[in-house]
Amino acid sequence: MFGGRKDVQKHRNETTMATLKVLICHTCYSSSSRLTSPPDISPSSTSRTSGLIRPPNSAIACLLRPRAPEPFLAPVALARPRRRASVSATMASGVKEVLPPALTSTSDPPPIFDGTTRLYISYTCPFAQRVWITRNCKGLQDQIKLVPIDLQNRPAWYKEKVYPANKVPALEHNNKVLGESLDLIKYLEANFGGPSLLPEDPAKKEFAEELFSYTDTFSKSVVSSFKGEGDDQAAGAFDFIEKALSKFEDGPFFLGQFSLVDIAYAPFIERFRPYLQEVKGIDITVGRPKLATWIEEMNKNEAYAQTRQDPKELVESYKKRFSAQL
Ligand SMILES: N[C@@H](CCC(=O)N[C@@H](CS)C(=O)NCC(=O)O)C(=O)O
Repeated sequence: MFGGRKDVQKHRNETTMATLKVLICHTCYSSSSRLTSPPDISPSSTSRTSGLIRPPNSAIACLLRPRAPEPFLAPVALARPRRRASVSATMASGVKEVLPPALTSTSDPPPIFDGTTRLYISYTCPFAQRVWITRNCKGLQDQIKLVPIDLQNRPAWYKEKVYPANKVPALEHNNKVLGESLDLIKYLEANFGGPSLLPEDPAKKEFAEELFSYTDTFSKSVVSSFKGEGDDQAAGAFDFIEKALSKFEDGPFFLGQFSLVDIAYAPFIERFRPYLQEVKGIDITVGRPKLATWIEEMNKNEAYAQTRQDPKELVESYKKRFSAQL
């Protein structure tokens, strides 16, 4: 049962560094396939490899303008007024960004610290996906260049010159490189324009922090069931989510309206749901109507959809990873 702050504090305390290490391994995928559900509006010269849309010569295509002025730009509204985000606000552009190929050990580094803001991600990393979704939802495609890294064959310069922790996500901004996905989504919220993704209401703000704190415990609980350690913890984690989604009634999201909290959980639920369905025959939405609605609403968000992976690929990847442990 979801029991409020005390439970969250308890969960927070239980989350050890060792746990975090496990999560790093168990929630990331080696597959690079992407979900291509948003309308494919790339030019005919755009090539596709494994479902990933690649630019022919770093140009991008969009519905509204055939060619963007900068290689990595997606033509979304520039200086949007500060406002609360609704799902419609985050899916309004109708634009699909052409994603650059992941950089490998043989790729040259970008011109680091040249004033460009860069978001280093892996297309398969759920932590990086949080920041990518936030960038998209805030319409910052023009301002933050995506730099995907192939973690399996990563360039040495990434650790040496960009981010000594050698992890994704990392954000290069104002001559600094910052890491940690939850810090980064808050950083984007605090330092960039676009729709506001955190409420002003103090009660909602407080609940947001509780839910951010629970994210690692949530993932650990679900992943433990993948490793054959019993399904109870996972069921408890999803019950926690169901209860959390019931707290505010002014919308279907964790804080009522769409926020960074939804973004923090989405990449993980995106991965856990199809795997549990396929491998264990567990439908996490049965008996959890709020969660069912949340998933439905999240799936309407185009900014998020552009970051999603093919669920079949996700399942296959998790099967390889966890089958030996079941
Ligand atoms: N706590 C970090 C976790 C980031 C993380 O573990 N990323 C993984 C990929 S999903 C990574 O880069 N791992 C380094 C490696 O694979 O060597 C965050 O929230 O940003």
